[in-house]
Amino acid sequence: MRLALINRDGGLDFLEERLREALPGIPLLTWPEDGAMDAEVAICWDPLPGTLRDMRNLRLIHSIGAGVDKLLADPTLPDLPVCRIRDHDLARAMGEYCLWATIWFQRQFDRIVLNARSKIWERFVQRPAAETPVCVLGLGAIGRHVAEQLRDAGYPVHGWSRTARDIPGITCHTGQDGMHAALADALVVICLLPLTPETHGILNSRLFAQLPEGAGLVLCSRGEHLARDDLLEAIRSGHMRGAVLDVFDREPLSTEDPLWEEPGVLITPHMSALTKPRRIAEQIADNVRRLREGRQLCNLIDRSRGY
Ligand code: NDP
Ligand code: OXD
Repeated sequence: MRLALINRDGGLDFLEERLREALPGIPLLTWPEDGAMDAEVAICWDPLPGTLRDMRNLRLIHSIGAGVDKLLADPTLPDLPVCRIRDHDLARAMGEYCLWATIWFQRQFDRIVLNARSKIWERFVQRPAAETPVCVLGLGAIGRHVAEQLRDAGYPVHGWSRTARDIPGITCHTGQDGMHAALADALVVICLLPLTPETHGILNSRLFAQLPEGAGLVLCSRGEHLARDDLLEAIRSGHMRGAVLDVFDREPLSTEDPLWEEPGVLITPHMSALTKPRRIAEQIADNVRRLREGRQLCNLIDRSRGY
């Protein structure tokens, strides 16, 4: 068995040492070095389309992240098992970020920080958590945890997923009508959907129009979920309060990008939740052992659903 780290821009060396520790004696190569294309396991983030198709010994494709959208975007991706990372600490970190971003809007820190730069002393009416409904789009490994963390902090939480969910203390919805109900009174909407053909561009003017005036957007999933011009229009017209954006269709966000300076928009550098390299390596190593021993793989994605 041989493994290969494959990313179009390299940069996966942070995993090397941990993978060698977790799988002693198993050869680990880094694409495009000699021999990498003969590996049986491809450990990837964003491989160049066509690369995995040309790996004739390949048996398993493993994402180093929770999302697999970059892998599935390759139309030549071979019909092999695709696994991803699912990590409680990652979900907890996302919960912290989303709680912070919710408080950012609820307690009006967006205005307070702006005012502080101009030495303006102004106090705003405080809206309690219990009167600040939040909508979480996506109730999977991460979204469900985020919804529960917000519920536990006292926010009324609506969640939206593809199939029906039943989560204590959270009002769960599905379908288009369900989305309307989930958004109708949400003062903060948090996107934690996977990127699929169905969810591409889902954060658009049609969705924003269903929010009450003054709502804020928190985008932690993928940049491609957002119709950016629609967001700018919703903010500039005053319909929406602003947005906290962690992900972008091109990363890093260019220094020239006007979003950096858009009033009401706060940029963070795809850091809402990071997995520890040790945890990634342990999960990949576990699946490599399962593959070798012919056992069921963990955290397999369903290619027909796209996540
Ligand atoms: P999961 O696959 O566990 O959950 C996805 C959720 O989205 C499920 O509840 C699913 O519904 C729902 N969903 C999928 N498609 C639709 C649809 N068409 N309509 C309604 N609901 C839908 O994903 P995770 O929670 O693990 O991760 C979510 C995303 O977060 C990742 O794909 C990744 O893009 C992003 N992410 C970002 C990070 C960052 O640092 N910014 C870090 C980690 C992840 P159902 O429950 O019915 O299946
Ligand atoms: C992931 C991410 O998908 O960090 O894990 O975006």
